[in-house]
Amino acid sequence: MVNVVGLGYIGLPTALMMASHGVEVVGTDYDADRIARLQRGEIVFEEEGLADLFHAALDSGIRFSADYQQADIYIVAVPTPYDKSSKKLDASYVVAAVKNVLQVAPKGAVIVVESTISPGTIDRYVKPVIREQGFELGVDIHIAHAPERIIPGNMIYELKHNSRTIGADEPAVGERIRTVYASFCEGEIVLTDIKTAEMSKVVENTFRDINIAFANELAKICRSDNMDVYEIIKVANKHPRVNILQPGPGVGGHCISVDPWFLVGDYPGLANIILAARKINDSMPEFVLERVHEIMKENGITDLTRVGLYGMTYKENVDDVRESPTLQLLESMAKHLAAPLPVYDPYVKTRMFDSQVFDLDTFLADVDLVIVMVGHDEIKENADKLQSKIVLDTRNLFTREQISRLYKL
Ligand code: SAJ
Repeated sequence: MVNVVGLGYIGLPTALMMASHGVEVVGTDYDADRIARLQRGEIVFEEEGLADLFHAALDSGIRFSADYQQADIYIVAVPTPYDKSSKKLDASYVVAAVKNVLQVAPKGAVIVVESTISPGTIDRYVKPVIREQGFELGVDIHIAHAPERIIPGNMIYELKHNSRTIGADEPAVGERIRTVYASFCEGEIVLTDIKTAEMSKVVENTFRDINIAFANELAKICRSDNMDVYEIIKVANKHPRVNILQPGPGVGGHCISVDPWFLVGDYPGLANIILAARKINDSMPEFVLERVHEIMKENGITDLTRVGLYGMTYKENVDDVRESPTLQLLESMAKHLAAPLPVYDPYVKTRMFDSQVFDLDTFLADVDLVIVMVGHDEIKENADKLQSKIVLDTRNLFTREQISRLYKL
């Protein structure tokens, strides 16, 4: 039996996928309310295909419990934030989950950490906890690291089709864990050691962060000298070995905007491009704000409250607002403004700001300048409603034919 610990964006789809492919699974979370909702059959976040998968898993007998279970395998998928001052990984959630697991784990159980962790985390934080509790590693308890790679917005497809990495320092444990993931994973499953698995996951997200930073830096250069960054990227990408990503209002989410910091924190003085990329991406909300001031001046708008933010999530077609560029922008504006700007996102149904609006027409009625922050399909489809507005399109969704008073980054 597999006990999946942490039923968030990663743990829940993984638990459902395993259960619907014949693995006996119990899902556990410290959030009793989340467990109660799952037990009632309520899906706890929006994701393409998740509801169907949930039903399939329920039909296959998945159970949810606030209590840790006696299981052969534990899959730990809990948050791994970074400490904002040291930039190092905060392993406290992983350590707490492992401690709880150890209270019930039978002899020979394997603890698989799925959460993204910096290289050496299992050696530095997890193994000592296991030893301190009196367990002999490799005899009483085994450990593996199986970092996930799924992209929000296409999680269910990617869970099934992406290649996976399994890091285990005992080859037989790697093989054992491979068979569990092979129940549903059709991609290649690569076995390696724990530290390589830890590092390769962080490297993958850092690679993307650096590439987005390059696109964002190009946007700033092109803006300063009146060039069209999107056209330039399109032309350059015709080269067979060039593939530049898209500039945007910043990098959000719990992965790409977080993981590179682990390397900056652990390897100070060595992680130089990585640090520069983080700074460029973090500067983008301020850059959007500069563009807003330029556009306001050009159009004679003096009242910032007539400026609205369309989109709050960290990227298109998801309901996740963690570290989102819109929140970063509102945070930096809070220093200058008495009240935050009107803000609307079709995916965000709970109130986070007083100035938040829950209906597009009401939102548009009160603003002259709309800053499009996210590329939701629903926003793309609303070009006609934006036609009469001045629009700063930070995601390159629209053309001048669709919106005449259109501005880009
Ligand atoms: N973004 C841009 N320009 C781009 C691409 C993305 O500005 O060209 C922005 C997005 O709008 C968003 C942020 O970057 O704010 C991150 O979004 P993303 O779609 O690049 O990635 P995530 O954070 O949703 O998921 C990443 C993925 N990692 C990689 O692609 C290397 C995913 O495969 C990982 O599983 C996930 O992190 C994770 O959990 O680590």
